[in-house]
Amino acid sequence: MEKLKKRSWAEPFKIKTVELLKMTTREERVRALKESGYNTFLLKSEDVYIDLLTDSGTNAMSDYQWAGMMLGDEAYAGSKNFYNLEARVQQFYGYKYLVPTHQGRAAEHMISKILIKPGDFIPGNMYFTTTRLHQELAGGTFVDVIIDEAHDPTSLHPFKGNVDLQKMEDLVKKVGANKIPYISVAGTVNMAGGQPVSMENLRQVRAFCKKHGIRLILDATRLIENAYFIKTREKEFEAKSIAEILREMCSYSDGCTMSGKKDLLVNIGGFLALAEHEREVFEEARNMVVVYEGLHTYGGLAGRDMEAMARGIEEAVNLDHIRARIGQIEYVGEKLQSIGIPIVLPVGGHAIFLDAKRFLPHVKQVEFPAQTLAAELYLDSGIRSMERGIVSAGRNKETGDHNYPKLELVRLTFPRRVYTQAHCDVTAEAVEAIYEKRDNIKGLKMIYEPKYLRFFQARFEKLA
Ligand code: PM9
Repeated sequence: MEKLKKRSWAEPFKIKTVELLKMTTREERVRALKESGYNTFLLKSEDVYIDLLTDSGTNAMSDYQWAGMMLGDEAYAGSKNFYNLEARVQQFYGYKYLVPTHQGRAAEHMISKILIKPGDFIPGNMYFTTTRLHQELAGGTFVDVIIDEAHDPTSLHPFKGNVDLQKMEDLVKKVGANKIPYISVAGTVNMAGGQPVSMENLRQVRAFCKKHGIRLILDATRLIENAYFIKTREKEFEAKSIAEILREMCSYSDGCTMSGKKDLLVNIGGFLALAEHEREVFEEARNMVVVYEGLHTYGGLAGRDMEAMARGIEEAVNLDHIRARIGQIEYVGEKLQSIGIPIVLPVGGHAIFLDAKRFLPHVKQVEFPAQTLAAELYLDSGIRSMERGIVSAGRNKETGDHNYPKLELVRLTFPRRVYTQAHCDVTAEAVEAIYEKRDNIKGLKMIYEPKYLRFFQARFEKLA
């Protein structure tokens, strides 16, 4: 008998409650897709089989977190769950000050309003949709300072999320450091394919910022997943714990915005956190949060939500969890690569990104190849994904023309602790089926475009 040599890993949890999935017929999906204007954001979730739209707020909570939900202290002021969350943020992220928010964009709103003056420039390691919009609404202009490799889906650079210091230097020369209130550095850069930033790069960016008096604000949304890449790809950190790496990353910043709906294994929640030396910014944010979110000890969250997030932090830094989390994405990535599907490489932390430009080379960018591919995937199998290309990139605020991103991607985003390996196999097979008939796929025409963050609500029609 042949010996099994490979030692597999498995999910570090077992399943206690299940949510039944609904299967649909092709006719039902054709109708649902037409009704949703070929936009997967407008589909009803009951019409979706495997939901890979996002990893945001779609996590499965543990029994430890659910038990915490029962310990919600729903007092209007001074909830004990706030203090639990504050203690965890201090312990694991190292920031002294915490302002809870209902989700990440509320923290982005506040930091943008507080730090940006009209005419300022805010560099970042690639744009994120909500982050950039809040910077623009505050009168600022986003400047992309990520390394060039990030815009190349075939580059195998291990840290495609890195900041290009030459681009920072050029920006300082051009506009002056006094016009740059802060640089926003994201962990596992979402729009680049979930690509990490290295600790070495963070240290260099910190030194550069110190020299020029520029703040460094982290987008910590998926920083724990970034820490795993540092552990596995940067020799100096191979023996360090995820928690130690996370603390060190944060130590190079002045604060962070956070969408807890990703790394922190909850369905809602976020925060703005600030380092000890940022007392004034904290005071301003703590005052501002009562205008937009709620009192500073709940910030738009129920006490139970804060408890679930506090407990989520503890679980998220566990190595077994994070290895399985990223291992699942790698599993799908290897499968797709083995059958020749063009994807962004190296595989990132939270999703597989299909390269729609290479998948559908005959569909012009103005005919929305990624939007088209996401629609086709739904049609084939009821799997929901998300466009991350020209639709997400929006319009140039000066010229009004589309922004034309180099990356035209479809994101298959894996919620944490939700889908099994069999769901992964079904997904890979569906992608393969579409790839086989790709030549017959036609693009889309946009027939409705909202003013802000158009990808959420835009509507399309099939081109004849
Ligand atoms: N990200 C995602 O699906 C949810 C909505 S799509 C706009 O990837 C980063 C890096 C994010 C992010 C949300 C936010 C905003 C900030 N930074 O959704 O407001 O990926 O909690 O966070 C989404 P909230």
